Amino acid sequence: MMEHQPPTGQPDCDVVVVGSGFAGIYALWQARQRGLSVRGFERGSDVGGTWYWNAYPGARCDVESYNYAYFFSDDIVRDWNWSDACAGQAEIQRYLRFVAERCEVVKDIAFNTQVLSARFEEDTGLWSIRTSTGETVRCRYAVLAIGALSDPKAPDIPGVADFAGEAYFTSSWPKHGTVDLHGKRVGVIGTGSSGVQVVPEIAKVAAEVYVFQRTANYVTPTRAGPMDPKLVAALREDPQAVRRAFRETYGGHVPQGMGDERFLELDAAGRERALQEAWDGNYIGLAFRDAYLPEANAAISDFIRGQMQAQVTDPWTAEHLVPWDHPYGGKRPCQSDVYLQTFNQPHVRLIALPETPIEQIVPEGIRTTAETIPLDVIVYATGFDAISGPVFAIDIAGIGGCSMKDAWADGPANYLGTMVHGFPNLFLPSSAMSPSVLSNMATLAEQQVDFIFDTVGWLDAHGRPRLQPSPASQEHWREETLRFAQRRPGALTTKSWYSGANIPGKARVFMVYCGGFKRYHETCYRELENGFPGYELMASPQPGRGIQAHGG
Ligand code: NA7
Repeated sequence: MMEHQPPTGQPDCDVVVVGSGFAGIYALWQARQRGLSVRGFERGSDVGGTWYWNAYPGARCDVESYNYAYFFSDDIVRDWNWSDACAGQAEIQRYLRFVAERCEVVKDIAFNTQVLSARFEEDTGLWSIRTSTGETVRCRYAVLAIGALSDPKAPDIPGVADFAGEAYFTSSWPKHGTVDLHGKRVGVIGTGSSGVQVVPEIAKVAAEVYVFQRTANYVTPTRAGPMDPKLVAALREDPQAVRRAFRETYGGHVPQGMGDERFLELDAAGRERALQEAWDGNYIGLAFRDAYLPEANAAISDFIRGQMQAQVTDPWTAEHLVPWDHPYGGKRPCQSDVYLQTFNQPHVRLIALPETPIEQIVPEGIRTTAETIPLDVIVYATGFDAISGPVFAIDIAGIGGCSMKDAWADGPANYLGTMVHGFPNLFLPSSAMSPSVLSNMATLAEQQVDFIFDTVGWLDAHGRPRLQPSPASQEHWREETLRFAQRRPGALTTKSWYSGANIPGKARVFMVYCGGFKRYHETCYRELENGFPGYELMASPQPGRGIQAHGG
């Protein structure tokens, strides 16, 4: 254990990276590549981030393995074989371990170590990082690669602690098959992606399954299945061309299918035909080239509702499994080939909470306004305090001791999704106001880490000043984020974790930049190419002089 040293102006290392998911592993590698000394901290016992923690049965990526992977290394693209076009959790976690080993960054990571606080020292210009193992490390640059969905939401239901049976969270599912649900009565609370994926797996073994649904979600088929050798060969031929091409797209990936006609140019029969083709081709969300228009989105939403209902035998259940309250894409849609059909099994029952809300969790099970349902196990698939939650889980203090919680009291504010005014040389990949969860997170991780380390390289080449965005840039970015959210059907009218609406009392700010990956990428690099006009550069501290701020 290292005792905290008095400020000397000397860092323990150049960079600290917190987290070892997609962004963290790549950040460690980038630091090493650039000759920087680096320390990594990870609260889990292995790498993987999201794919380490969410080890529940059925967990699977809904972005195809052709896209949801690193492309920075030709060797990695060529040497790793995905077994499925939408890989499952265990395989993605193995992949991340493979990459971390190949990049030789595992040795840089302290596992089972949570970062508790990060404090900016104004006299030295360093960040002081304190960990759960009592260590304090001082660095010049801090990269919090802590993910957007890594802080589980505490269940806001009375009586949670009273339940006498077993309880599990999908977001921290016990590993190595230690959970045995055979013959048990299981209640699942939550029907987002996690609930939709775990319910069919539980139904395979449990005696009775009760699904407590507050809001129904869109469920369309997955694109899981065997990899296409031709597509794999194409990726391997020139991975760097693929990498560049991803950054030219809206979503940071090349969709496997999309309609080539415009909704507004088709008559009713043409629209119906295009929708059916899109459903059959498994690209219903992109059935039209102008699928983002409200009228096109409404047609897509209605079409999916009809397809969903057709898969469920019982009319009441079918009606209630369909989302009538929000348009497709208003909140994160789910994918499953088996979820809806699971409700056709006699031992699986839907509990529609808007009609019969949960009153309380009691020792023997769950009591709704209509009945008490006896249970042996409760599974919480109740989601996350998304995007700002993981940031608030660390006690972060910037210039003047200002805490991030105060800086973000009215919701996250930053510039280009990575840096916050008042917190110089602190970088937040995968966080608020970036394309994050509305893009391919693997592509985003590489892009943001590249941008961060290109920024670090620029700073090192310019006398190592402290860099922070200007308040005006943050305001501009807030307006940009809102402007693009207004164009996305349902984004501002649907209660979702995109805007903090799933957490009682959380500030309501739409936290995802919907301007598209290409525009985002170009805006980032325009800053760098022009010497950071949207930022403030502060000279390195000198003895007897304060830090002086000036425009970039
Ligand atoms: P989500 O998508 O936030 O889903 C959480 C679910 O839990 C959702 O159906 C919630 O209903 C439900 N929930 C939360 N609290 C309660 C209470 N108190 N009572 C009843 N139901 C509740 O999280 P996931 O883990 O499924 O998915 C997260 C992301 O991972 C996903 O979007 C993909 O990007 C991958 P609500 O909708 O709030 O009415």
